[in-house]
Amino acid sequence: MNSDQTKLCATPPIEKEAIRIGAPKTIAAGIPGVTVALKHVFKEMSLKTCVPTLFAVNQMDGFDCPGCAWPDPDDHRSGMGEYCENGAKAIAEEATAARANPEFFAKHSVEEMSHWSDYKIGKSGRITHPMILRESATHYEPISWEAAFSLIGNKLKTLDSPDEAIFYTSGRTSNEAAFLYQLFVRQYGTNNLPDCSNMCHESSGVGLSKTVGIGKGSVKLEDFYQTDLIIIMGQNPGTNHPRMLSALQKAKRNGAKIISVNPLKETGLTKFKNPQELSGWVGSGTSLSDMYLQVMVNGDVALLKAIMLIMLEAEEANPGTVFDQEFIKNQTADYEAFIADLKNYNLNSLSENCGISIEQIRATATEIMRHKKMIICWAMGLTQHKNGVDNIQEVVNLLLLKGSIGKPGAGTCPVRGHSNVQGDRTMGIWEKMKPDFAEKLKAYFDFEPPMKEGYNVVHAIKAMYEKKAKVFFAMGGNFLSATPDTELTAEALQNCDLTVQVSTKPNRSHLITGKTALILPCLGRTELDVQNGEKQFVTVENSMGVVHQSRGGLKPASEHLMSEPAIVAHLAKATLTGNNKTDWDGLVADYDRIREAIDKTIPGFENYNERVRKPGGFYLPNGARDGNFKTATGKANFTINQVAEHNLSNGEFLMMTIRSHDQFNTTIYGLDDRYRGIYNGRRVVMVHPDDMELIGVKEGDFVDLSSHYDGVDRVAPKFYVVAYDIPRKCIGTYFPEANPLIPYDKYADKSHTPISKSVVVRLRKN
Ligand SMILES: Nc1nc2c(c(=O)[nH]1)N[C@H]1C(S)=C(S)[C@@H](COP(=O)(O)OP(=O)(O)OC[C@H]3O[C@@H](n4cnc5c(=O)[nH]c(N)nc54)[C@H](O)[C@@H]3O)O[C@H]1N2
Ligand SMILES: Nc1nc2c(c(=O)[nH]1)N[C@H]1C(S)=C(S)[C@@H](COP(=O)(O)OP(=O)(O)OC[C@H]3O[C@@H](n4cnc5c(=O)[nH]c(N)nc54)[C@H](O)[C@@H]3O)O[C@H]1N2
Ligand code: SF4
Ligand SMILES: [Mo]
Repeated sequence: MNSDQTKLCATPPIEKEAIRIGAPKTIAAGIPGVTVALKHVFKEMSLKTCVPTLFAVNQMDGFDCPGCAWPDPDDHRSGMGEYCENGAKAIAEEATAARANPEFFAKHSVEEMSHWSDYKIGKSGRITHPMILRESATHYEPISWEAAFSLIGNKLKTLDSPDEAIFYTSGRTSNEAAFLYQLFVRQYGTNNLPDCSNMCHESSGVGLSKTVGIGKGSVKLEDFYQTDLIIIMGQNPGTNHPRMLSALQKAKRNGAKIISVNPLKETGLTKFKNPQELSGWVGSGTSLSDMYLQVMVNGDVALLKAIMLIMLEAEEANPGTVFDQEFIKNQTADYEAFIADLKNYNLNSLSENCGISIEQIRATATEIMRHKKMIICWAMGLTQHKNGVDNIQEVVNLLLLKGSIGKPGAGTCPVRGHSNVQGDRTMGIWEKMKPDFAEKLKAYFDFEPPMKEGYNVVHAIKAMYEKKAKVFFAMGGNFLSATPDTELTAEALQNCDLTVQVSTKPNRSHLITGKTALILPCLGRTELDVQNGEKQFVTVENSMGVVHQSRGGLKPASEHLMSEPAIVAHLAKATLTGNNKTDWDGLVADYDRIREAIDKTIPGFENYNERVRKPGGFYLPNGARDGNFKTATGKANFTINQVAEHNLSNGEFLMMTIRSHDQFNTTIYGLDDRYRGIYNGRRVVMVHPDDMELIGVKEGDFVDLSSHYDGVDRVAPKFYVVAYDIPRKCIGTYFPEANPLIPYDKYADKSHTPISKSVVVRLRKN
């Protein structure tokens, strides 16, 4: 334990913030979006680097935007640059001129930095050297790469079991790095491979696999332009997937209708001005949503059931006119059981449960019945609840009733978060080991992969907390701040003998550490990756299953950086002894060799090196897209799902923790949530004005938030109250400020995704 551990601050500190509240914006993007993007870029980067860099984003011969996983158009790319405001911020954050070099770490102790805001920690710049925090030391100091690898290797070699080590992955890691990483971890002997996906779209993966046979979405970008109706549930694309708005705009122009389901009136879902069009600079913008349902937090299953109940009435009155009976008969299973269960529900109580009037539900059902082809999109608003998997399965039920999957212009669209989170999973980053994959790895690399299920994120926290795990290694990310139960997770990490972070920039996980801590600085997406004297490229998979190249062009932030694949290879060589047969140096000397191994071990990657060199890359096979459902029944399955019941008592609220417009997960770009009209601060809680009156607070008051689960009280003090248009009994806060309130052992059934969007809390005046 570090000497001044008791004084370390694991949670975002409470600072004096001069918060300002304005009216929420009614139009997304347009000129303000462009101005803000450029402001961020010019603040962080020189003119010489920023212009070519921005022109290379998402171009066929450029690099993949390090922001979200929204896909690029298959054919045409705009010469003005294929990026959005938040993509530009992500690039500026990585390509910043600021440096966290050894002098920086010598000047600031770990304790001092832990009292900085996440914003300030992130702004310290790119890490330039491998750094070590020795046992009981107060400051990080430089260490050579060689010494760092031998320290980690020696520690891993002396553990009682490989299962005492945990290897986390965030979603920015390339296919090549992810493949090598899981290969190393499995050769070492464990499946302890938790990843950010466990906290993100795991519920989608579980729900979709069971119902339609593939844990990924079924639609392509092109489907948006052919569809009749798009339903967007629990997603805030204006902030988190901004270029999705261009696709929605095009869909509208082609005649599609859009229905949004969200507790908040999110700006991006209402109106959009496309900055890539002249009319986006001078016109009044495109109205996006035709209907907006301000559902109560976690009211989605109730809402969907209510809609389907009305559809069922209409179908029974005129059979064959509402449901696609032919599709249901030939391609689905368990329809009768589903209908029998649906009939148990009553419209009044469903309406009450979701907070949407029967009139509005009827209007929505009518709109859905009018159209043939439908796409449903969703993100964290559906996945991060106790019934997260049920949410997804209920979405599938609606699509199946309409036969709206496996044909052009129709299907499932879980919109992924991190730019390569989907690819990392495809590469085998998972705490579970698929038997087919194990066979292939065994044949190609000549070793016996472990089959025992490893730890996911919540199990990893528990194992460290209970001192069953002793080494924590992170390929990117910010485990401490991204996970729930911040104080408990801090203790868990501090219980470890060694924590290692492969990172680009400092974050709180570098400050709350095991007894010894290492930072291994790596290249980012924007940077040139040269191995063996040759420029390399990496590959990624976007939200719609397109695998393509990413080629950075900038001079690396420091000559001491290593690429992620090279870090894994060195780590493997320092750890795996004796009869290890893998040519780690050879694999890293030419990334084509890594892709060759992927080609031979992962389905869908045949002729990888050749196909990924074609402009735009290639689509991975997707059964659900072709109407081929690879489930246990061989058909698409209807499922019976539960309506969420929270039974809040007086004074209790259901809290959703969401992203502001100025952050990428735990990386804080700035302090404004421009679209929601909240400026210059993040420690805020959005409350309905009537609820404010009921508990006796007014805008600008400070309240303490507390949660109470299984006899444990968790408190997050001093949040600024903002009067907001949000359903009664529901409140909104930002992540990671509110994470200390989320119990790590409360998660979605079957997917283990923490309940970050439905935490029962109380508010008390500070
Ligand atoms: N700029 C930027 N881009 C990002 C990220 C970022 O932090 N910043 N993060 C990336 C990552 S990893 C991810 S996973 C995605 C996240 O993308 P989103 O899922 O859009 O992110 P959240 O802010 O969590 O927003 C969830 C939305 O769901 C709504 N919501 C909350 N609870 C419910 C509910 O019970 N029902 C319904 N119907 N709606 C609900 C909220 O009001 C909010 O609009 O974005 C990715 N892109
Ligand atoms: N309460 C609450 N908690 C949540 C969520 C929520 O909605 N509410 N959302 C959850 C979701 S959806 C997700 S995905 C997780 C995110 O969890 P993580 O993926 O763990 O967190 P990030 O904030 O994305 O990680 C940021 C760090 O990654 C490092 N980094 C950036 N680029 C690179 C790179 O190219 N290589 C390497 N090696 N490192 C890099 C930087 O050091 C940066 O500080 O958080 C989850 N936590
Ligand atoms: S939509 Fe996502 S991937 Fe596209 S430019 Fe914006 S942040 Fe980057
Ligand atoms: Mo995510």
